[in-house]
Amino acid sequence: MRALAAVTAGLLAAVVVAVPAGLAPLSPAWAHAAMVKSSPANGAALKQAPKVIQATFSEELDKASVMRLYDAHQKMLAKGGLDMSVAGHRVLKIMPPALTAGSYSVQWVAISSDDGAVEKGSFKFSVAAAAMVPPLRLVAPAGHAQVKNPVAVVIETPGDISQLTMGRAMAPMPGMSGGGMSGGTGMGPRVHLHIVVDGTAYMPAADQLTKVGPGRYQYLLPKLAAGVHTIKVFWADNSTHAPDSAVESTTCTVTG
Ligand SMILES: [Cu+2]
Repeated sequence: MRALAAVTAGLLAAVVVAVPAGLAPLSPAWAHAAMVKSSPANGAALKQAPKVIQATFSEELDKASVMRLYDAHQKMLAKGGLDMSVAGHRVLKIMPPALTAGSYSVQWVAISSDDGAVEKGSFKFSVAAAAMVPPLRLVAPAGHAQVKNPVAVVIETPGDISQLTMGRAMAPMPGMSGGGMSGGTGMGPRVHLHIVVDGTAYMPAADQLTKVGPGRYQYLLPKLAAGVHTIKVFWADNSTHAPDSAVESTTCTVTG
């Protein structure tokens, strides 16, 4: 996607005059603005939807330069332009809306400030479904805490816990293989809460969690042997039971 520069004879003459005599031929000073880098990078597969989209160019751009964000159906979602806050005026910026999982393309029209040469191009990126799961934090037990049975695991999430848990009938699953599980196909949530203690995964149903504060939920573990235990929490994929989010981890000591 290239556009020819509209270089007038007059401008070209001015540039030629500006080149000091005696130097070897240089690359033309009126070279088109080329995209140097972008954020997200071209082809990036993101876990989190980007808060800002930027493209940096090789030379100063005119204010008429534009950049547009499209979804996979070529629907324009947002439009942006020159980021005047960046010195040198080489950055085009879009503040996108909250993006759901999917593929996106960004098309830019860069107009050089010195000669009005127009250059066009595009880059694309995708947002993975994992970006759609809400944050999950392991609040308790605190790291290196000394705790007694029954050990209370407290998680914090702004998400709707009833949509983020398995059904009541789901039994604790030994190990992490997930073999033989029916998964959460059909109408169930796409991910579910995993609380993993020393490699044994618990998938509590919503009614097995006690609300203990705003967005905070407690789950009481079965009796643990005295000693050190590692507890992990994450959102697990309903079909694979593998983590579909960051894994929060803590180590505590059960004293009895
Ligand atoms: Cu699971």
